[in-house]
Amino acid sequence: MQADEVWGRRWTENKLPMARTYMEVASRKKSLVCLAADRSTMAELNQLIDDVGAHLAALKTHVDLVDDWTPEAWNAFCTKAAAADLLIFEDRKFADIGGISRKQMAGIYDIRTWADLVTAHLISGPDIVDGLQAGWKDVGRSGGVLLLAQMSSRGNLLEPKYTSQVVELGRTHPGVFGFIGNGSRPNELKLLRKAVGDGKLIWTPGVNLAVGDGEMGQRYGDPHEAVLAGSDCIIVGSGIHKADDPAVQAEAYAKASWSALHERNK
Ligand code: S5P
Repeated sequence: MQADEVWGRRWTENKLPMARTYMEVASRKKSLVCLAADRSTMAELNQLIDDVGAHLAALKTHVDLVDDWTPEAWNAFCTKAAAADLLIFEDRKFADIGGISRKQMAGIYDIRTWADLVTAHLISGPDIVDGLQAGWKDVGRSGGVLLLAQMSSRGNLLEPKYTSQVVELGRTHPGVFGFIGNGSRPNELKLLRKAVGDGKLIWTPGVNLAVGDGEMGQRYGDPHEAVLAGSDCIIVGSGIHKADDPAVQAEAYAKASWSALHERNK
């Protein structure tokens, strides 16, 4: 099935090239799953691609938590991810002013050269999006910024008024790929989708086939419900990488997300 048929208005309303790229990858892989690859060695990260890469559309990394990081090993990992048809999403949660964020896309990790997507808080104002996009432009690449509109963790300070302001600024900004919403609360997610409209994507962490409370204040909701409520990608971490059989679990998340997307379109 072609991406435009599967994604409907999300496809026609979204003009950012990286958003279209994601929708194409997800359609090819029949999966709306982004694995939160929270692993601290290169060997474990590479193993995840081997074990579950076939069931994912994207890999979410935290490059600064890898103990044995080297530029060569990271390059090889990115090449492996591309061969498995995976987008790379560096969850850096940038928050500084535009000019500094642009420089932070370079530096030792040189995120601009390998990340397709990055996260940012809008706390410093909208110039952060221009700064990050300038970072990609500096190396002749383009990417997408996901703004944190909500968070899944207990006691977070992203209150409804703040969420509305992030959505208001982000929904018309051409460099914004979409928003991070909270996958653990479908009702709140529905409201977020209403405010965002069809022009931007919503990706949701806080999703697990076993709903309830996770470690250290994390909360979980059901993947199928999250997609029905308006999520375009479920970000799953421990639900896959801590499972006894990660491949079986990854496939279950892929199927739940893909069937929910079809159900949503009916
Ligand atoms: O609100 C948020 C935003 C993010 S990006 N809550 C989150 O948990 N995340 C990320 O999603 C977090 O950094 C982690 O990598 C992942 C969730 O992992 P899990 O093991 O709880 O599924």
